[in-house]
Amino acid sequence: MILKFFRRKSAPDAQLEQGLEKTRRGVFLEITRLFDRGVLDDDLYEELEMLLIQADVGWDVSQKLVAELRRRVERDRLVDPLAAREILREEMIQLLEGSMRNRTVKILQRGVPFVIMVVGVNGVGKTTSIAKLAAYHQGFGRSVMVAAGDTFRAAAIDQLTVWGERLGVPVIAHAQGGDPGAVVFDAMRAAHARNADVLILDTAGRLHTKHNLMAELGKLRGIVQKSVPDAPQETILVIDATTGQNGLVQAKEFSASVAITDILIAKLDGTAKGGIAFAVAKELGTPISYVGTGEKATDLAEFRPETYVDSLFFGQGEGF
Ligand SMILES: Nc1nc2c(ncn2[C@@H]2O[C@H](COP(=O)(O)OP(=O)(O)OP(=O)(O)O)[C@@H](O)[C@H]2O)c(=O)[nH]1
Ligand SMILES: [Mg+2]
Repeated sequence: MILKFFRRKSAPDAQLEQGLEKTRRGVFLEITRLFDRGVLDDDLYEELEMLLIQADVGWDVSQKLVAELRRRVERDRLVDPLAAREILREEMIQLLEGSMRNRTVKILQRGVPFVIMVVGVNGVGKTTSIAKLAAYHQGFGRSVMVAAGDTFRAAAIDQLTVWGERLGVPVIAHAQGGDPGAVVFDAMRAAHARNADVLILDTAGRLHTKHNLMAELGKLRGIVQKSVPDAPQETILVIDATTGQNGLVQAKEFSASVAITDILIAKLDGTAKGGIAFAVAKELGTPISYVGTGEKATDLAEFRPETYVDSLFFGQGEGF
């Protein structure tokens, strides 16, 4: 059994492993078996490419990964499948790290709210992810506030209020149908008045094809910047892992309208399409900072390329 020999190098992250369980069982176990067959031939490369596409790594990116693997195997005249798998691991990590280099350095300053604006298509997991991000920052001892910038649906305001009560986080909200700009304006003022370290802004789900709604995000940004010029320090685009390549299309469209600084891939636990991270990293170059791995406030993992790749190959307690 190959797992005896192929060792895990990064420290395991239980959250991430839970989130990638379906992708690992669905596809990466098959990839492990491929290399376990013992020969590096055309069939292996072909099947590997198919499996990567199945995990939603994307046609283009899968092809590039396999071509690079093949090039290195042939260049170094490798015959050991384990060595080849090690190269695949390296290539996958490198691909993800490419986009991580575009991460902006974020500094939390005392007395200046660190503003996080969360955007994305309807139902991708924005509000739930906000609860997770609130809990994440609370974990560092930061005071957090959230604002219900989604005034479109009454349920959206209630949903955020419930999370706020659960987490002990103040929620700034207006009545349904109100102006999201006014909510953001009030939230900025409240964050200053209460000395909040972090303010997270929820926004209504919007289709990337609706230009007026996309322009509204720019306006909300402007309101934030009147109060803190270099805010929002983080503009997070949430994409739903279960939608696979469609998430990539959304990400491209959103990036064209608003300056996205970070990506959060939600619902990773609900899909075997965990390969979408590779497509996003390669095609967009925007750093993936977080992944959502369930419906609870604690179901959030920081994205680390090495841990991510190792969690695709190894389940809990494996690889040591
Ligand atoms: N399994 C799983 N479910 C999630 C995750 N994140 C969100 N959800 C679920 O996805 C559904 C939609 O989540 P919301 O947070 O309401 O999504 P939204 O983007 O705010 O939706 P709109 O405001 O309507 O645009 C809810 O049932 C969440 O519990 C996740 O990481 N894993
Ligand atoms: Mg919402």
